[in-house]
Amino acid sequence: MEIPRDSPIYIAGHRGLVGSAIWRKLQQLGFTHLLGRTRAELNLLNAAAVREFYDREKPVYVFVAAAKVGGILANSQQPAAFLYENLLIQNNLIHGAYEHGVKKLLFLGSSCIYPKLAPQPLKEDYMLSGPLELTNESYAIAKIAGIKLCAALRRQYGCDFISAMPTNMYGANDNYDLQTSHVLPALIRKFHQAKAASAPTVTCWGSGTPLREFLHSDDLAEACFFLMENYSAEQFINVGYGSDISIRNLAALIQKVIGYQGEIIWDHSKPDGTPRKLLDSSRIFELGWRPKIDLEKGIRLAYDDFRDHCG
Ligand code: GFB
Repeated sequence: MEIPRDSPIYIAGHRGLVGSAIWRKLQQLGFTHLLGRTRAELNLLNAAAVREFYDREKPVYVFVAAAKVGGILANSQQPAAFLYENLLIQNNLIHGAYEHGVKKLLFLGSSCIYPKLAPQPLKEDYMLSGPLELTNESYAIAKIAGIKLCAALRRQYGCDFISAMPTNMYGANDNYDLQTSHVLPALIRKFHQAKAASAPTVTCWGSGTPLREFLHSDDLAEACFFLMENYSAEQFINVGYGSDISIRNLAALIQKVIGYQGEIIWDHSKPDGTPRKLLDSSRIFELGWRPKIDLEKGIRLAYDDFRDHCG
């Protein structure tokens, strides 16, 4: 189904890593009626405010890319905020979309919805087959609730609401705060600063042995648009890169791209998190979407963005 280019489309979270990539993608494709609201303009924790926004703007398509997000430390230190705020934000957006007759909605989850020790690569039907990783249990429970709400609204009322499960993301407009960010932007900042200061060492967290899969946000944005036009089912769908890398090798790659000559020290007092998180993305690959940005090129793009905004 081709989406008319003048359709009102709301991108919740349009200033964030994923939302801003979806916004850029839709602009490139010639969409003329994009709706975005900053946190100051619309408080997504407030159901009445979200309802009023839907009433006034009448979006026909909605991308739910708004969430309270963070890396392993932020997730483990603020479990209440990650659970409560994400449940409120997604309930307001998803149930509000149902109440206002939104034609199609895409909800973005996370690969942390899978059990900590699930077989790899992670197939969609492994969700709820075992205990979650404790460092991000709250975030995962909220995301599972969002997936289930979309599925339930489809089953009970016929809403065309779908969910996509992206793997670990990076790209333009990432969070580079060392306390709350994910590993890839954190290491860009650490190596950049160490190079500038000619520091002899950089400290990375954990053991370096966990394996993670990384997808550039521009690739995810293409996948989201592809799914909005081509996918309609209760079953959520994985969106990954297709291969993973150890944190140790990721650090070496970022070190190379940035050109830092010093030594890496591993801080074992920091958590490793789940040992491996590689999605089985064969369902979306078979439908015809593929990522285009390899990890080294993606790190170079992200580093350019970092230097433009924070460097
Ligand atoms: O990206 P990250 O914070 O989150 O950490 P998760 C991935 C791995 O990188 C962990 C290690 O093993 C970290 O210990 N690491 C090494 C670092 N150095 C650093 C550093 O300087 N900063 C950070 N942040 N990590 C998140 C979840 O899990 O993934 C979220 O907490 C979400 O809920 C997200 O699902 C995609 O991959 O472990």
